[in-house]
Amino acid sequence: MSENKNLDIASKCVHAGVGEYEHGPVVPPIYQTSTFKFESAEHGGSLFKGEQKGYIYTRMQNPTVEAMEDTVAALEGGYKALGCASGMAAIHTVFAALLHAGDHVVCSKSVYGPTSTLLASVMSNFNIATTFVNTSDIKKVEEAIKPNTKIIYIETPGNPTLETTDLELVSELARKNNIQVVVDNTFMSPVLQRPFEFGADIVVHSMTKFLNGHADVVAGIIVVKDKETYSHFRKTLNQIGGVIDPFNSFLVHRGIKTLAIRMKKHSENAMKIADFLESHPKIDWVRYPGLKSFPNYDVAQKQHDAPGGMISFELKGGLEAGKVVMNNVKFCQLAVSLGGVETLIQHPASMTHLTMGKEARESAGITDGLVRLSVGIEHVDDIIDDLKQALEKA
Ligand code: LCS
Repeated sequence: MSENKNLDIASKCVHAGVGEYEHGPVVPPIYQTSTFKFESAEHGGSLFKGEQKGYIYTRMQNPTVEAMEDTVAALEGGYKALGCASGMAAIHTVFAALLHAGDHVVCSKSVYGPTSTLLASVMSNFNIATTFVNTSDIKKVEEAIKPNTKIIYIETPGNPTLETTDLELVSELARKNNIQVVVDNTFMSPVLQRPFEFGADIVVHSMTKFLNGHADVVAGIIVVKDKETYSHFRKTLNQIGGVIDPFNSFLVHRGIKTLAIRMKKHSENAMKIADFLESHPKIDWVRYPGLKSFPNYDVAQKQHDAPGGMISFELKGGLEAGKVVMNNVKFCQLAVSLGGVETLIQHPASMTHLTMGKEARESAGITDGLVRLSVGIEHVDDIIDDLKQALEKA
């Protein structure tokens, strides 16, 4: 099924990556095994040499993992994908595969805190330098490019500001300078945004979020466009070892079947909640890609099939008022992570983006009073009623 490029993405969510298996199961079986038997010494040797196709050892490849990977690759319109133990494992594997000591990275300022810290405090130990810029401003991206720049790393919409980058403009600039564009597509999922269509080279996801969608798995994925890159990345991932396991792959694959209807519902709910928040007298500002007031509304309209489930906002009373709301919600849950069926609320400056430090946060537009909402698929009135009563106390 994964070869049928004409299917609608909702049908691909259900059918892509599902192959033929012994006994004809409709769902790929869970091959919960670390290793695979060889028919003979010669057979084992030839599998290792790559002369024959087949499974060897689960860190190298596993049929349950491959079925899930092929699904995500089909949704993104890529060649193949590589399942990883977490979103951070996927991001680290991309850096390890593409960068050498002495290289330089241009990265969006507003990215998930540990991504920023990985570049600034871990990759820097390997003599890899990073310039963080507001990538929604193409001039800033151009100015940041150096002769040794190898990657432009974009998170769009960015976590948690929702800063939206024009992927077409950045990819064009990168191509001229022989630089790879890596896009973290976690916030939209391939149902709402497919970065390859706008010229990106590599896509990564935290599958912990919308792709799995049920807040019960930590996982990541890398999607690539060609065989050579895939082979190089597969070898790198095999040496680093941050692979996903078969059971988590099964859960993510099951979650993806409902991705299209979930993204539709997340978007419908979030649009109504963003309108409610924007008209509320206690709210200072709301950022949501579906609002006309959104700073990069035109780019969002071009890149997104719907505005998604993530909202950030600040109360007129700043951090103190925001804390009152977070401490008084009863239906929404105060927790980090995002993209699940349940509505979550959290405070980036003291939680997900704490490790970045205040200066880097402020420069990225992550104010101390910013509150982030991951809108679930519950009935929208229940979410709004809860926010209403919590806002009354602020
Ligand atoms: N990329 C983005 C955009 C993310 O939001 C996250 C996690 C990651 C990568 C890393 O993925 P993980 O290793 O956790 O699977 N974001 C989180 C957040 O905003 N709250 O908790 C985790």
